[in-house]
Amino acid sequence: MGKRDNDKPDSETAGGLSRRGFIGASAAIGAVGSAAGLLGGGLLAASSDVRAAGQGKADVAPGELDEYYGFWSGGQSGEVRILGVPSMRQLAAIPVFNRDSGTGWGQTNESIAILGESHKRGWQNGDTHHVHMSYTNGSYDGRWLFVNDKANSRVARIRCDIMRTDKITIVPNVTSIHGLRLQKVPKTGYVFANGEMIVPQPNDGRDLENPANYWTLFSALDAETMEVAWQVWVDGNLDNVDTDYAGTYAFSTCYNSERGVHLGDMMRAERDWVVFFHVPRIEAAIKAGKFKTIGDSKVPVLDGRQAAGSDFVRYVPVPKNPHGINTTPDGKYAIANGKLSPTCTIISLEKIDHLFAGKINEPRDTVVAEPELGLGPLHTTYDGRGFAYTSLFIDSQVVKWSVEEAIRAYGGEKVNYIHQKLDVHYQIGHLKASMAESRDCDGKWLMALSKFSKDRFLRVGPLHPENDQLIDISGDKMVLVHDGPAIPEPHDCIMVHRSKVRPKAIYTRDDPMFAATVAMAKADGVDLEKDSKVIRKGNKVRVYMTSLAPSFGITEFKVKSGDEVTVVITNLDTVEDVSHGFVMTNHGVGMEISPQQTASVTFTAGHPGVHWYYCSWFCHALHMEMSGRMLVEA
Ligand code: RUQ
Ligand code: CUA
Ligand code: CA
Repeated sequence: MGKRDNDKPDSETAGGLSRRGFIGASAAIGAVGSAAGLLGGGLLAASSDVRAAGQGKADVAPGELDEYYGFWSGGQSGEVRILGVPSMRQLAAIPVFNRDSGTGWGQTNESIAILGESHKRGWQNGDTHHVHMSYTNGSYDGRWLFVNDKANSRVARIRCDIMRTDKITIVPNVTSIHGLRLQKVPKTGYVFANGEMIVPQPNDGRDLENPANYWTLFSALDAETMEVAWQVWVDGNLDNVDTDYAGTYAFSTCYNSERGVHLGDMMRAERDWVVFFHVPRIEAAIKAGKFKTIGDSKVPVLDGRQAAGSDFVRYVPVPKNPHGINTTPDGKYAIANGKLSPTCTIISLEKIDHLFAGKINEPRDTVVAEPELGLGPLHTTYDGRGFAYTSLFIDSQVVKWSVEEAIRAYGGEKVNYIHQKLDVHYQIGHLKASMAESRDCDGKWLMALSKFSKDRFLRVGPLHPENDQLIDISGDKMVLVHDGPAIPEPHDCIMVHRSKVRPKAIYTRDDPMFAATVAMAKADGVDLEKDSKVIRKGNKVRVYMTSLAPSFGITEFKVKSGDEVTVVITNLDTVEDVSHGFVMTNHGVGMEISPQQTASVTFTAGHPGVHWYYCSWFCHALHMEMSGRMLVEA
């Protein structure tokens, strides 16, 4: 096995810093508050027998298909990615908030219509963290994926039949949508979205220097319309969120109960909290008209701050700057991950019922255990056999532990609830088991999404890939089987059994994605299935053409310099996988047209002269010849 830097053992060198030294260094940065000084333990590099045990387990032979679809958020790329699991082969990138050169996302008229206000504002970046699939009765149902944008406070929906984004909503009154989860039962009616940063309300220039008047809101979007149905004004801030399996609660971690605006302020309290939202009571309060609106937004906002004494929000204190929150697949517990505390907090959802019913008065009495797990617990996932797997950022480990044993230990019984700690490489953030976060949690694979890869791959310059590590959790012991480099930075992923996802092989002609373009053609008297024609209205020129391998329906059209040209292409091919592309050379214009799809792009005709367009998808033996000329007159 090749090692970097003259084949020194990998424990000795990682860019001039030993692995142990590196972990220590980042711990010194990360281990603030109560975690400081508790370093060490579990820093061994993967031993050779661990490597041997994992060898070949993730092999999927050429021509064989993966068992799971993996949906990865694309982080700073603003996209969502599809990987096959366990092979870790990357299958697709779904453009969402980003501009995509290949498909023309962000440039085609169809995508511009979906980007809407985001396009008008010229936003081309995104920061996707959490991608989740819609549910019916707690099981993944293959309808949609939803993903947040932390950068520009948005939520997007992706249609799973074509794996394309079809709705994007800018959430009002909040800054930075971070946590995002879905209602699981009876089906995904709501998409819950956490506003992370606190800002003045409304954020219109008032209270600039008065952080005491900065606030954030919890938002619920209607999954069908993608409109914001309601918001709840809260104390503190909001980080991650999850929901139960009864359709009653959503619950969010808060790391900034202090409502500080500087790092030091945000770490002052030993405990922050988990905020529990009682959804039916919120709906009732909205119905009863107990809401107000903020600024220009028409979204109904309820006051869920502690001082308001509402019956629909409760705050359960947990240590310290908690991060992830994850419901056990049996629906019994919500587990908050301590981050700056070496603990997770297990909250009984039955006791939350009692808290809301007034049978429990002290919110902390809903806590049934607070197991100590290691340094920097960020997220927890489950195998459906009673075990939890928690990522330890500072320790660079996954800890496997038993939820029921931790509860018994909290009750005073002498039981070691920790079953294994496995080194991961390095500084793990999210982790996710196959089918976890659904009722069908199957305990086969665990993905450990590490934030640093350091020495695990060939160096590619200062910006390293992340390292998504595949771990076999089907047996008693976790076994690391694969290192998967990832373009930064997939925060999170889900793994969905392939039986739950049924994408189309080709478009149907009535697809809503291009319905507006079809309607435009109809109004122009164009039959997209056979016509290729040029229609001029003043300086606006519409060029309708078909594509059928290996030719465009129009190979020559004439316009004037400065004309607004709209090229509409209908791909008549019905053969799976025969996509065409359209690139207008030297105009910054390119898009893809899948079989039976109609796509269009609008641009300004450039300088007088001959401008070739060509098919940019290798579609046929005569693909190179699939081209045409735009003749631009002065
Ligand atoms: S967060 S590393 Cu943006 Cu999901 Cu936890
Ligand atoms: Cu059509 Cu290449
Ligand atoms: Ca805090």
